[in-house]
Amino acid sequence: MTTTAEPTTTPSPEVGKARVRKEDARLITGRTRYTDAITPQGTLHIHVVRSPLAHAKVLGVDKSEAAASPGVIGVYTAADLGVESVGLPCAWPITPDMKAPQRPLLASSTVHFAGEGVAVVVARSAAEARDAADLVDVDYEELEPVLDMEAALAEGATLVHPDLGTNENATWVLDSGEAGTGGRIGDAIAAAEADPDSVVVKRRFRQQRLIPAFMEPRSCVVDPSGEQLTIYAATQVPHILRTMTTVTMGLNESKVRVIAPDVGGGFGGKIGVLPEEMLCVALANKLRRPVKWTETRSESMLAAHHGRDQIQDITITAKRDGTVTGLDVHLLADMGAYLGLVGPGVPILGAFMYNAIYKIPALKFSCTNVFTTKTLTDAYRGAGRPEATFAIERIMDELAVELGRDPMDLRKQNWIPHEEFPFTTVAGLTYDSGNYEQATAQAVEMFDYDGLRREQEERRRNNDPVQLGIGISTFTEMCGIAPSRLLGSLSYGAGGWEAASVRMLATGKVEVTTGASPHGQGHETAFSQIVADQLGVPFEDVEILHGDTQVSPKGLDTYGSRSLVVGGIAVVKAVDKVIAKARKIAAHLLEASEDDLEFADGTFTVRGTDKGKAIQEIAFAAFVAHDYPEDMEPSLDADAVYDPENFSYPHGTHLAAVEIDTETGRVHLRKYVCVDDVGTVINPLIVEGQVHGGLAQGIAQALFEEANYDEQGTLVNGTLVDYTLPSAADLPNFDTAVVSTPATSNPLGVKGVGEAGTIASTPAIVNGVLDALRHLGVRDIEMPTTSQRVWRAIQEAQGRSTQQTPVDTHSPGAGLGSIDPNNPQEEEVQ
Ligand code: MCN
Repeated sequence: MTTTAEPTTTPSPEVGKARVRKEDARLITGRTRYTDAITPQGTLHIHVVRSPLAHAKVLGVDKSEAAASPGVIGVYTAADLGVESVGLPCAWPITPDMKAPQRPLLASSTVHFAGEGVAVVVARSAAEARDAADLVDVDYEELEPVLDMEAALAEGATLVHPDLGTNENATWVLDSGEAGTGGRIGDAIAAAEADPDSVVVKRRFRQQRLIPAFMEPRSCVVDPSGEQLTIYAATQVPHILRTMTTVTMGLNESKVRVIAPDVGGGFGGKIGVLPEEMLCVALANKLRRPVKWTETRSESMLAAHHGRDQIQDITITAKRDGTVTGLDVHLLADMGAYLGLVGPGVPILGAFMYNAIYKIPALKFSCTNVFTTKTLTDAYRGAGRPEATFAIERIMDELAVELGRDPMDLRKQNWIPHEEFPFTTVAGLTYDSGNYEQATAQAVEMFDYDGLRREQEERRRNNDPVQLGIGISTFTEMCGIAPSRLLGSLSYGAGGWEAASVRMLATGKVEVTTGASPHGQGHETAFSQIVADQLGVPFEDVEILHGDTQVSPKGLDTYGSRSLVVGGIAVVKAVDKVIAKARKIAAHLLEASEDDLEFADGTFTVRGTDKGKAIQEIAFAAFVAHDYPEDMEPSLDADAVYDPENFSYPHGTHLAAVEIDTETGRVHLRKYVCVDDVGTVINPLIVEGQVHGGLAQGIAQALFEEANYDEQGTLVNGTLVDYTLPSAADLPNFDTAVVSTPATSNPLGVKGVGEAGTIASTPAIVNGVLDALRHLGVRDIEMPTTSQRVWRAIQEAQGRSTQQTPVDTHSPGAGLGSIDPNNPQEEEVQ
């Protein structure tokens, strides 16, 4: 259920309408082609031979049997292709002295993670390439894997890249005392330690490694026919891929066209520039045939980048009356074996969010990125911000326990009151708008916070085997990854602007191009709604084109919940220019002064008369240019590039009621309520869908998912059978609602939504789990809080043996959402 609070302005006809997504019909009825369905005539297929070992010398590659296999065109190592010195780009050198190993297309002398490519087989069909890949015989000499971040930083540790002389990639620091945005954390801690009326609470949290697990595996087709090299790719970033391909492979950028057809999800996992894509480029150029690569699901889970994987040490200081006085954060972030496109910057995207919605006078954040012999990590939905939100929301609960306070009251005492917006935080960001009181009040009411607290008390009193926990997460985030200057100040290698063009066609229809490249977000629908309102044309008359560097040549693509707040505003700016031009043409046609014209509902009217011209008539006049202002160019269209001045700061209050069977450790998510503030809502249906999808991923981190490596560095749960991705049946109904404090930083008042649910939900669940068990002596449980771990934590807290384990209820289906006929709350569970 979603209820929308009264917006502060009257909604215009299209914006605010829960339109069903116009792209869905083609997506769900097979009227589109994903990359793997594109097979130009004469296409050859590749399969990559991957190392089964995490760390090993490559002594030799025997290709003979594979080369003689049916359908095989060739088997190649990096040396065969002449790409030994080619390295994939990292676009975010976070410090001037950052250590960046060369990330090869194929390993030549050493493999650095299980799944790294060593050779590539080219064959007439994908099946033949795959079969032959099994016949490539690679001779390895095993080296010691590097798996633990702290051990990797210790003196004498095995080095992942010996030439770098260290396993440390870089250390990055944000210090409010140094920056002048707040006090010095050392002073805050010293003062708290010396003051009997203050407390210092320290905790270590673990952000386990996650696998993005998008629906459509990664795929690309490189077609060398014609004058341009055409790359079809299941990517989130066609524009970035184009530039990076040309830089990496030494090509002329104008000779490369990238097309991202419909893309089946990404969640950050398709933000990279891939070795396999570059291999296809090299092979297409070499063989002068189209070359295709599509990964299997297992390859995807093993070799596509992973997310999270951090150790967080966090210290909070506060007065005994609850006033927070300082926050000190140190992270270790596992980069894996190489650097992804933005991998080193992911923790930095979180750095500014540890202070969250709170007024904290002193902040220090530092992060050390570490190389290990695991799959590399990079952006995964939220990228840095879920980790930050988890740590601050968990430690706010721990502080509440320390002070004997209700965790909600403690948050209220410390948050930024809405009257104080715009508010510059201790991290140096200026939050433009927000109303934490409003979102929280609505969430508390929907949740029945007081009623559930009473029930919790009762269950504790009765020693009920099923205990109830209430988890709170009052989050904010910075998204709309943009302001180019700000990104530059963080050493990011690209800008943050977005481009759009709006063309009125001869028939009055509208063609819009955007540089944002959706892969499930529904831009075609939401952007059409915006344009329809602004131009006063029917929604159906607007076509949104994207994902092809020839169609929308300028763009910086989709990630960081930026598409609406940056790309959508670029569209608005282009429409503004179209209307400005149309006004001049209308004035000419109506023989009136521009100043006397009013524009409403798609028609220019001479004020005080019934003389008018519809925008479609003006478009036709601009097309034929028969009766036209002399000093104007024919055609009614405009381009715009928009670079915002600030990030977007959505926020919300998420509440979870968690039941725990203390005898089995079974965690049952009984109720989940969230009230999000994403400013003006363009399409409530899309926003609700985004929140739902985000919640599923955030809750899955709390309860189910973890990429597990054994002591040899082998990923042991790299299939969907044992990597416990939840299904809809494993999650409860979500009670979602939105409130709206329009952003003041853009003309639509919009804030991003694409990552909100993921960022907010993980701490809500874990806080709930611990809230249910703390009175039994349980202090912390690492994520995912599976039934096994919960049961063990209870046993250990109670001083009991953990030798006899209960039935393993690790799998999602076993833990959540199962129907219990005796449970009176069942209707809410589903
Ligand atoms: N929207 C709206 N009103 C608002 C905010 C957004 O109607 N106030 C709409 C937008 O117009 C857009 C959608 O909601 O159609 C998401 O908008 P936005 O918040 O701008 O996020 P992006 O489009 O930039 O999407 C990126 C974001 C990220 S970072 C990840 S990761 C993610 C996500 O979106 N991956 C997704 N959502 C996903 N959804 C799907 N189906 N698949 C993914 O891989």
